[in-house]
Amino acid sequence: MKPETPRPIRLKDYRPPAYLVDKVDLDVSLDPTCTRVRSRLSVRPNPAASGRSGPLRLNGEHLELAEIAVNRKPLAKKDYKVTDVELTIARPPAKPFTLEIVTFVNPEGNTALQGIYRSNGVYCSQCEAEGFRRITYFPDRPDVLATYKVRIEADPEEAPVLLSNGNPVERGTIKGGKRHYAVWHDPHPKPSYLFALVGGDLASIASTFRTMSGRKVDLAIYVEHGKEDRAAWAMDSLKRAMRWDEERFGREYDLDVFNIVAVSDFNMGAMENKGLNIFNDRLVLASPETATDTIFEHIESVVAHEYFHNWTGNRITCRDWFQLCLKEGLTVFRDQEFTGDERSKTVQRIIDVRKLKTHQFAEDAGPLSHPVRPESYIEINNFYTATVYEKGAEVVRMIEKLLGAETFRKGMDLYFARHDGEAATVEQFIQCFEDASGIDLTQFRLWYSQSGTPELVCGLKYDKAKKTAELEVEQVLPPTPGQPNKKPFHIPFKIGLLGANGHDIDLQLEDGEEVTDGLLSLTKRRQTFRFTDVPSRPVPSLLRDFSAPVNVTIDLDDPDYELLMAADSDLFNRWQAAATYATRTLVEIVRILGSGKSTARGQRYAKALRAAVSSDGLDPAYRAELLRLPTQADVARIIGKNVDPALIHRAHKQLSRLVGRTLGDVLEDFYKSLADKGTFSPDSESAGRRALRNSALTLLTARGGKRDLALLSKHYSGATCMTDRAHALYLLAGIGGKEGDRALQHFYDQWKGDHVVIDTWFAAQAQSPRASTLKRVEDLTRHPLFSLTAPNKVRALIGSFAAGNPVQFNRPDGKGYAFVASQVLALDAINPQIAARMLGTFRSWRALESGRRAQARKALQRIAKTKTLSPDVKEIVSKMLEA
Ligand code: 0A1
Ligand code: ZN
Repeated sequence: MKPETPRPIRLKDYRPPAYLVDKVDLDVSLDPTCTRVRSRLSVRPNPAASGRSGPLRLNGEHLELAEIAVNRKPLAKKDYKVTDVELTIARPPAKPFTLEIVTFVNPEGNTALQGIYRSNGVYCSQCEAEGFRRITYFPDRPDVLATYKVRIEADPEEAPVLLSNGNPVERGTIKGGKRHYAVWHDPHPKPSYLFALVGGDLASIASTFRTMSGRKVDLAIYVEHGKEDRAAWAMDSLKRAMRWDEERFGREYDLDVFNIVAVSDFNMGAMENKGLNIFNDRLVLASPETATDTIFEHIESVVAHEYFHNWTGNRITCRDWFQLCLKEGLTVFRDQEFTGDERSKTVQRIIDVRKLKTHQFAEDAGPLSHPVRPESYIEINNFYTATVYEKGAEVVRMIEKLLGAETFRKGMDLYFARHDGEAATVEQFIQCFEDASGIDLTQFRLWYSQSGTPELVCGLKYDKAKKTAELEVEQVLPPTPGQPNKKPFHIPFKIGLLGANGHDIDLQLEDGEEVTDGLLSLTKRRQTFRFTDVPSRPVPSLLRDFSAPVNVTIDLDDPDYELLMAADSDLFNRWQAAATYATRTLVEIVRILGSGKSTARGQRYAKALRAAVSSDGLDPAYRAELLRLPTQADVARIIGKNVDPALIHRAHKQLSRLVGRTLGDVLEDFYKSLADKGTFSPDSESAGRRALRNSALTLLTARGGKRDLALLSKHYSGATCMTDRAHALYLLAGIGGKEGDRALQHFYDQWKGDHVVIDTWFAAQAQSPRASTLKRVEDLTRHPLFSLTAPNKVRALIGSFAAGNPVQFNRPDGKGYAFVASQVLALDAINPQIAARMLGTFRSWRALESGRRAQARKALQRIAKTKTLSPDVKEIVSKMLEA
């Protein structure tokens, strides 16, 4: 923990580094508690830095300094100064010099999981964003690019496998076989955050890939012994991703080897270290018995994401951490495109938009709202957010929409050609698209600096006599922290107008201009588009394909939604209409229940859903999405203030039951006809069938009848894959009773020996809306398989409770908040990054009704008052409590 009060880092204070490092020679001797790191750096003053070079400042934290020498001459104590966070050499040579430093670190004691640590006995590293400074003293910033040569030494029994970035150079045995070593060389200059090493007793699977220019690349995935079979899907995904990047973006891999290592303790999902990706093992290991289709899909997209970083992130990296979206938004965009091409474009879009709204829209509506490119931070780890990642991807997608796919690709090619090997900025990225297209993106740049979700308030007027339709659009830009007033955005707004028969009407603007692909360009606060030759009152289909990350409001009637659900030619919007219709029905039910009355509302929506889901020609995966009702969190977000999660829960249950009843025969038919025949396959078609069957089951069991419960129990016990089993487990745990207990016990007995699968058992209990859940979750924190030092366990139990159980986390007595606050405080002493993430689950607290709001505030204030907070938690809690 850094003792002094941390000061914010600001984008406007960016200065080029005073010194550059061209070469890094590392020699790491692994030991559980006393790992020695010998570093030799080739340093030179940066010609691009202003004025004299002055002192050399190196970042370093949690290090024990043993030796330091400049040009082979040890430095005297007076020649340098060491604090908790840096080492300064006041007068380094004015010409290029070598700097040698020896430090010691303690992997075993490293519970923050940054720098070098041990996970399940395996030595591994995590350097993004600022972990390298926990390995050695270094200018630990992304604009210092160096080539690395790394020698790793270890006990051959403890760590027979020794890996680092780049290509393998040499290996051998020393000290009569007591130690062995491996040398790796990475010829591509990289920032320190992409450094990685691994040492451990691991099994592996291997394969090869032939690149488009004919080079052979050796691929390997390292996992725990005995889990080799479970790495096959990740390997398959990797090869498909490598091919896709060649075909779609012309990007070829650039080393002789590509290694992936799965470790069990990891703060995030995975990390794109050059040539040596390190993964959270839950995103590598999958077999039909152990992983759900969602996990298979997740593995495919994260393997692709990390691989795609090789070009967007590694070869072109970020100048500073404010540019994080430059690599993350762009790489998420690329992995979404990949999944869309591999699976279904429409279903992928639905899944991505759902995720964006759940996480990013909620973030943007609360105290943690920040621009895609933030202007200041205290702890950069707090900015690996849905806004930087998911909204960052939407911003790239909007550029593609505005330019068209072909010109967008030209802009990407230009970006790769112009900035390969550099640490770039968002401005430079945008410039490439302006240069490739001739389109002025000045106003568009606001998407990077203005936070908050724009709302497009729309109105449609039809003139029967003139046969014209007028679409009025107003950009309403809500104030966000630090940004009370905003300028209008440049927004690609894709629309259609449906005639009475449900067909698209040709879009013809008043001035004779034809609208290609339904794409309107919004640039002003208020704009009116007048369409001519409109034969009858049209129903607008707005924001097709979700062409911009905005909310749309328009006054439509129930029959309008029914038409859109039945006939919109844009399948994304057909789904969107169903989701909006369901949400507004739920909001209405909540309002009525809140006034103490009862209601049977929802019939119309249920009938429309029945028709929509029964339409011809739809994929099972798409039908499954139609049947997935908006979540309680979605409803809370739309209600926006004075939220009562208990009422929303009741309304949700009630509508689910109604839908289950109204669609009963259709759902039963899906359930019966779609059962898996033959052997399991993770492909998207088979997964789609399982998804539809499970969506149907959810609604059938919502009816709550005896037969339904029996069907659910049978679904659990007869499951032949984890997709079905886990789905039934979540439902059963939610219902409780004998059946629920029996399933949980069975699942526990079967999987208690598997640290990945057992997380489903923790999560299913944590998400149960039953009143006894908090007590159960508290007990589970003392379960022998639970540990606060394992981020996956924390996410499965505490994260699932706080983020996946709105009704119990938001108990009116405040005990849910108090529990999570205590866990945050306990975690903060172990792993501040994870503690700060858990604290983030309070992000919507201000939208709660007053009683719960007061309880949540109390919990947050207790955290804020604690003296020994990490900068991570301190930054989040102060933002949460800021007026
Ligand atoms: N760059 C990674 C995410 C990542 C960020 C920070 C980490 O530190 C613990 C780890 C991973 C990605 O986008 O996948
Ligand atoms: Zn990434």
